Amino acid sequence: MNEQFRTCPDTGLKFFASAEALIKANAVVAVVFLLVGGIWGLFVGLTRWPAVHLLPPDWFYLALTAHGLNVLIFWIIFFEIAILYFCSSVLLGSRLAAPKFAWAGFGLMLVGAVLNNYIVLTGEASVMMTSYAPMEAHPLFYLSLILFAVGALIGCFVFFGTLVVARAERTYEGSVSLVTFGAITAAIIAVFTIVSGAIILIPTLLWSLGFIGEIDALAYRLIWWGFGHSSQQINVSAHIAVWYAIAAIVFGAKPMSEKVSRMAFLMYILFLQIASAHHLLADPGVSSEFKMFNTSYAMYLAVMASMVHGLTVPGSIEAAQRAKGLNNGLFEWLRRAPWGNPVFSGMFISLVGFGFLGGISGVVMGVEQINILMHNTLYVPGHFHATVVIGTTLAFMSLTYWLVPILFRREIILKPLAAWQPYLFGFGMAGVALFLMGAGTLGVPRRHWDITFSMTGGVTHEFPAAANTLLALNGLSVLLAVVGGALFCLIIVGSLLWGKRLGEQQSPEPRIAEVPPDEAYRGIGVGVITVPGTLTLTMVFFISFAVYYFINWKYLAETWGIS
Ligand code: HEM
Ligand SMILES: [Cu+2]
Repeated sequence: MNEQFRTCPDTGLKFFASAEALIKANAVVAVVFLLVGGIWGLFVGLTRWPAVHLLPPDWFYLALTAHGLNVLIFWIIFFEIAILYFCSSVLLGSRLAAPKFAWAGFGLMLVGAVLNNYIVLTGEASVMMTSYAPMEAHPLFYLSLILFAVGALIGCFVFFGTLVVARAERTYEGSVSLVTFGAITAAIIAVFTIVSGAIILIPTLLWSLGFIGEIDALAYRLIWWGFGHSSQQINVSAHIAVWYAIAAIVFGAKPMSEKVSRMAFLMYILFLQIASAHHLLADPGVSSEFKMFNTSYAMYLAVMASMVHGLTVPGSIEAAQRAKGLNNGLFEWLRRAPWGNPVFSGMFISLVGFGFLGGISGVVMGVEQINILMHNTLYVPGHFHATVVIGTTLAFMSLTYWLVPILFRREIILKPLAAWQPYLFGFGMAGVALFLMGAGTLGVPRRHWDITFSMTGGVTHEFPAAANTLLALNGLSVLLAVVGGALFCLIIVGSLLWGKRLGEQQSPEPRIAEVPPDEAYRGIGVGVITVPGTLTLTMVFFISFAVYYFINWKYLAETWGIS
């Protein structure tokens, strides 16, 4: 009961010893896996650059498998566990429930992740992240993922337990903050996700051991995507919680409407899982009714939730900035935002990139009819690098810049470089996303070692010459993104090792912005509109969306002539 805690001199937050140690351990391990996965990403990108074509085929598929798992599973989920403990123990000022279990979960995750890297490196598990049966990997591959998932599940339960403890011990008043609410959303979806993962991976493990005769390929995909898609929704909920947190930290912004934002989080829980069907749009054996209902109708309810967050987060920032006096014109609030502070710039690039590149391409791809244009092409990784990399990864990076001084009491090193890092990574990745989508639009397949089809024994197909150019441009963007990613790992690990120690006195510069008083909000905006800048951006968004949507139907219409 009387666990040790320290009160952060800069933020007033309470750090209980066990929660603090677990947050640190999970976050540090996460960054290490990001580094490992990023290096594999470099190899993959250089291989897909026709003029470089770095790796031979066996190594390409090995690298692609290792890349996907290390970044999308290990980096993201370790970091999310850190976020869950932060949003429960630290934000609610409560001790962590069952720290021993939390460490056991961490141990399982670590063993799973290391074992997975080992077995992938042996070359006996180059089945890529989705590991579609009947492609078969070494049993240790499935076992390692199951261990990792069980560990993560324990982490979720410790999170829920901590909410219960905080409530029982009355460590906070009223209801939990929106950020914690977002984390709760993420954790609820995580439980569903991990259970789906177990339902599919356990029989697959038994099959690879020879105890089960076969795994139905369609059933595998159906259930696997219950896991694969939902896990992306954990990421989205978590990174949106991070956006809200950063808006509060950097600007003292408060949500425009708590109720609306909470409803939007709730809509994720209600509607996101059914969007899993967008991964089956080209599958035979799944009915059109099923596909269309889940993707072209129900999915939009989840998309709407994301658009609500995409509107209220910048809206709350705009309102707070205006309340502080930056009330001129449409965009003074944005122009005079702290663009040199990576906590803000990373978060804002994450928001815009996620919305414009990830969101628009996702909805377009999620329509059954136009999906066929880009199904299984490079468009797909183009889309999800905008969501999981610009969206989630960059948001987590931004938060890390804030967490290092607060949590580790170390100053960030190489500050001028840190100010550039989100731009290098964000714009590099925007290039990756756009050029991959471009190549995909020309029909270049994803997960393909060689678009000239050498070694296929007679397959001939010529892609438009522009495909080569797009892949070369992608290669250059990969280099830029890798420099940005490596810089992040260097700055963070370097700060932990060599950053100036801050001790327990208050830092000279404030690490959390003051909240403008309610009166300051009176009369802000232009005319009767309080956040005209955000509304303008929203209109630009909708117009881009509509135009791009139309263009794709036009492409589709041109595929088959009628006469
Ligand atoms: C410097 C960073 C990165 C670079 C250069 C990079 C590049 C690439 C490239 C070129 C592909 C291959 C597309 C194909 O041939 O199908 C790929 C696949 C992929 N990337 Fe990345 N990426 C990076 C970071 C990330 C991050 C941070 C994530 C997740 C958070 C991620 C998730 C994935 C996934 C899941 C795949 C698909 C693997 C598969 O098809 O099984 N990437 N990446
Ligand atoms: Cu999905």
